[in-house]
Amino acid sequence: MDRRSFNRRLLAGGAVAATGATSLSLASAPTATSAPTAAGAARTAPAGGVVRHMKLYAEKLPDGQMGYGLEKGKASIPGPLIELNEGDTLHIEFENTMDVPVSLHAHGVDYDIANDGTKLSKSHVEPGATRTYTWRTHLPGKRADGTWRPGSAGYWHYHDHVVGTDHGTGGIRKGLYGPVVVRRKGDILPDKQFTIVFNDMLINNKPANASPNFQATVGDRVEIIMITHGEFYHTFHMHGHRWADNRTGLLEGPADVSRVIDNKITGPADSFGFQIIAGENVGPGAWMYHCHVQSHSDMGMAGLFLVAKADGTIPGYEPHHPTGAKGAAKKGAAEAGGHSH
Ligand SMILES: [Cu+2]
Repeated sequence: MDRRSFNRRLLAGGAVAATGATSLSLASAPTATSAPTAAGAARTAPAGGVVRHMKLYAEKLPDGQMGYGLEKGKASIPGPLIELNEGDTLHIEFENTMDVPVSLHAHGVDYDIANDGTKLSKSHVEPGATRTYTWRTHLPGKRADGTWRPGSAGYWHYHDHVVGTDHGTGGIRKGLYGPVVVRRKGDILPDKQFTIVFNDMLINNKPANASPNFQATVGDRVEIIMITHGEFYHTFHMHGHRWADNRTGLLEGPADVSRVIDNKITGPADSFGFQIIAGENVGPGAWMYHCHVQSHSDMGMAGLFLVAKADGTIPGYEPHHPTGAKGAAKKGAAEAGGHSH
């Protein structure tokens, strides 16, 4: 492999602990990173089966919103990215630092009724209290009756189910949501990950004129995790980049019949994800991503996927260009929703 990709692999293994980034990249711990099979080959996910532990806090943010965080005072919207491999079990010690009850309810993973994160099942957390939620995942396989049982792998998410109403409507509106990725052994691992949440008419709860921008370098393998919340349907569109409409967002070969798309309809509590090679076939630039419901994009549901050249410059991009799609490159990868490895 070349020096650059080698350095990137080192970063991929070590940056979480070093930076305290808002990402629990469980799958990317140094010991979990499989060796590349050839120069330049993509890294792949290892087998699961590991029992993991993490701490998670629910907090009120200074601006009145609410968020989940890995440390006190570090909550973000969206919350931390939680990554698992099929077969893993995760115990989450969850502390409510707020003055209202809150919970943690997951999509996609396995949890028993005592870990549902609802008031109905008395699995919420009172102000100042702590409890442990347990999520499990499983491999695909054949049931005794011969039918196929799907594995847990997928792009999923978690959210509050208590604040405001028994459905967490107030908590979700204020920012209590985050991404979950469960991988299958052999799944391709990305260089960079960004979470984009369409929540009512906002992206990641940012003001309409300040939707988040995300930055990568040409050639980076970028994973987008896309979640929708709120009252409306949206269509997620990216300029210049396409993906496969399947579990991983990647084609497995020339015989893979998955449809290749650059626009996908999405409604409340939907989630999907995909990987793209930044600038592949199209080069660097300030590529828009936006909701393609026209009135929604006109009202500000639009941001930028900034693809820089290796020297860090973005041709034709003026950070203060008056398109309404604001944004300086400084926001780029450090933006909430960006998960650095
Ligand atoms: Cu929309």
